[in-house]
Amino acid sequence: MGLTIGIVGGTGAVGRKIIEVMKERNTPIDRLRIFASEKSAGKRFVFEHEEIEIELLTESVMKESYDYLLFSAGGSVSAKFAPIAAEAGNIVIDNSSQWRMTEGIPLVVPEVNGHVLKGYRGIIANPNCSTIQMVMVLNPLHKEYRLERVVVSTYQAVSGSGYAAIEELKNQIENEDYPNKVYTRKIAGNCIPHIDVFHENGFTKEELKMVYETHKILEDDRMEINPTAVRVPVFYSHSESIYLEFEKVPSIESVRNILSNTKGIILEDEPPINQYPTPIEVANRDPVYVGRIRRDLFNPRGLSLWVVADNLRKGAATNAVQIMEAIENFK
Ligand code: 2RA
Repeated sequence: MGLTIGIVGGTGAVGRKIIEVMKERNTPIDRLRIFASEKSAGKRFVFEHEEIEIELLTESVMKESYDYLLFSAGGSVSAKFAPIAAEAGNIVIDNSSQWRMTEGIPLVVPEVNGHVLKGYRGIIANPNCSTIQMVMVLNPLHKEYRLERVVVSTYQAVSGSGYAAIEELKNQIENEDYPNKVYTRKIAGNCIPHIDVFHENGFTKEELKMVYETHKILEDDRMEINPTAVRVPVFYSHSESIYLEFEKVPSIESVRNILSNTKGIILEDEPPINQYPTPIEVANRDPVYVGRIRRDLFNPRGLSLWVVADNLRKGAATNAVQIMEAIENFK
């Protein structure tokens, strides 16, 4: 028998991507329900040649029974409705940051810590996009060489801010007088070192997510992580330049071997033939791509690499669907 799945926030960039990914991966769906605010409720949506009416999100619909409810409607919606759905016995996979750091709520990248899902019911948090692609790479190397320090700079696509930001970049490319609405500065032709709000310590919330979510997923808060998150004029896929410093001296050859044998990672690292991943090539693909692996010039325990992943896929929708698949596999 197929699954009953509800998508809360099914009309947003991630909600739509979740539906697309489920279709591609042949998720056995018996009934798909889509919930949204008054603005979209009542509109129609075509899924597998059938029209589905988008339903209004209410407390009472969350109390009904689902195999999975996937939330991508922002923190305040998740704060209010996810506990109602979970108390009614449902499994909730939440894409917002609302529950990620709550004790007892698993924060999951299936390839890294999918084991925590065994026997679990309730709210499961999907990590932030920039964290997901980073921990995919950190995890297998940490296991082998123990990571002491990580210095990461992100180059994040505008789709991470939703449809309005995609439109803003498109419009600014065509018309240089188009005003900034989503960002504090013009994004076309620019780089903005500011994602989410600033914290008192000078880091942004996006940067702190990369620190604390990584500690939780890898179950190691000794790892020193120093992030800088930057928005760049790219539509899809986040890139990260990562410097890693280990306790043990890593051999570049074995790092390459470890990464190329890690599920979900693709190594594209042939500098002599200009082979390295870039956001345009990685967009609309599920794996995390790694290139430019090189030893630090001054510290044998340090190495640098370049990581690119589609932020709406592995960074959000695909990871959420993989969480659902991991739970199904435990049954
Ligand atoms: C961004 N990390 O790219 C966010 C989306 N979750 O802005």
